Amino acid sequence: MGKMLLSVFFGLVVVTAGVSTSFAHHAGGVEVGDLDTGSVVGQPFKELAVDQELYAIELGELKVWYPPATIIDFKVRPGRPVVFKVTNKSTAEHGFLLTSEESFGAPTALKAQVVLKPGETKYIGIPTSDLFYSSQGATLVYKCHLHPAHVGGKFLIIK
Ligand SMILES: [Cu+2]
Repeated sequence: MGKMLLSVFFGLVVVTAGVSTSFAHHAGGVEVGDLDTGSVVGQPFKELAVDQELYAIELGELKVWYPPATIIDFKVRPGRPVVFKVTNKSTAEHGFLLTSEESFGAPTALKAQVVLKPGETKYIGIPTSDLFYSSQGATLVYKCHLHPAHVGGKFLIIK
């Protein structure tokens, strides 16, 4: 329970089966939402540039989050929140889990999690402060938490 509360404090957002359940409504924190209604740190997604589009695709038996690497160089980028647009291009349900921790358990870990129906798109907004605080190694990972064999990728931050 203590772990749960800490996670909420750092902006945990869990979205399951398309139903948005936000546990944190404070000023900061990672947010998952739709283009028209979603926002991060008070800035609507539709007014923010998308940093990276990511797609769940199936290549025969292989399930992949594409692209396998996302790199953002903050030396040349303004400090606005990072926005990912995640789309399920396949015919089955897939998850998108972005986290700063390989263990997926640390209470201070940055975490965004969503389940996407076939054809569904969601927006993930990450305040840069959360990003820098949580990713001391400058690498985050994204994967599908529904399928262990579903190939994920890395999100590299150049500070
Ligand atoms: Cu999957």
